[in-house]
Amino acid sequence: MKIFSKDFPEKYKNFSSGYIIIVGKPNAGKSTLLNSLLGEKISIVTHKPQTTRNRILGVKTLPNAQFIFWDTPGYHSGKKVLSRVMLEQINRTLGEIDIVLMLSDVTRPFGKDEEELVNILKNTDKPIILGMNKVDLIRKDKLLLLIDQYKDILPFKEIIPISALKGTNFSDLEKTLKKFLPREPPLFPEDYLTDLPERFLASELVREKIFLLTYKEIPYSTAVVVEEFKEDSEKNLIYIRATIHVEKDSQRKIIIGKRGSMIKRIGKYARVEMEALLGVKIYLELWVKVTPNWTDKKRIIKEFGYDI
Ligand SMILES: Nc1nc2c(ncn2[C@@H]2O[C@H](COP(=O)(O)OP(=O)(O)OP(=O)(O)O)[C@@H](O)[C@H]2O)c(=O)[nH]1
Ligand SMILES: [Mg+2]
Repeated sequence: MKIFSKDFPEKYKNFSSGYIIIVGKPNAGKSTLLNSLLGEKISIVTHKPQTTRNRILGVKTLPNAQFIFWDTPGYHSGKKVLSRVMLEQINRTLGEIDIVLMLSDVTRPFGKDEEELVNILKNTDKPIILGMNKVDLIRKDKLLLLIDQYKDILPFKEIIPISALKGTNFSDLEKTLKKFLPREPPLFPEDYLTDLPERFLASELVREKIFLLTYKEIPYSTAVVVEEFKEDSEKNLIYIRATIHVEKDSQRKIIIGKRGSMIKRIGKYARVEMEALLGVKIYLELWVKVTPNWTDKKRIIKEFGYDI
């Protein structure tokens, strides 16, 4: 999309702009990086792998560059339809970008998932930059050895050690990204952050709290759908009704908890964050419903709002 290409304004003479996909194995810190770069939390983050399920757009504009990031689900080779849908999103996005930013995790070096991702990236002709993430957790001598191990697996344009959590080396990263972006005026308005609707952000915050508060297969069997999102401007509040879908009745009982204790905690934590994000009071109502095997049914996955 080159909306300004006809009359390239003088003030954008040195401006670079374009799309950057952030890819990497689950838990590498992709969503943390997106949020940190933007200075806003638009993508949910947990310590568990496979948190992100949809590609998430985030735009950062500097005085002479605009980075249009796609955060993506962690690359993994699951058998479920939901896993395949997540992979398709990565593949589709790879066709639409200018730069690949691959993120590795220095605390969990090269493994099978990463190997498969590398095989996919071998087919791209786009510049690939490697961000070696979580350097706050590793000694410098170990990091140098790791960089040595990574440097030949793909023709990386640059390898940049970073800490997504602490912001380490972000200026190097941004300088490098700018270098490989096309000379283009900004594609989005300067203060544009994301195209995500508020209802999606709300459902993701509920899902994040479920990831943080429940164990084993529960987070992976859960989807959250916002059924109603009503603004009451007189009372200055938003009423949100959401359904948490699980696959089995035993999971439903765990999500509800003893006398509703678990669902109350999920609701409370999610509501507090929604209020901070949207800047108004939120009235959040949560329901739990069993939708058997939804993670294996394409039609339902789509119905739940996943981008397929
Ligand atoms: N110490 C440290 N922790 C980090 C850093 N970046 C991310 N993390 C942690 O790593 C975990 C995973 O982070 P996410 O941002 O959810 O990772 P992701 O790559 O988006 O994961 P998926 O969406 O599951 O693919 C979280 O607990 C983060 O706090 C970092 O630079 N340093
Ligand atoms: Mg993520």
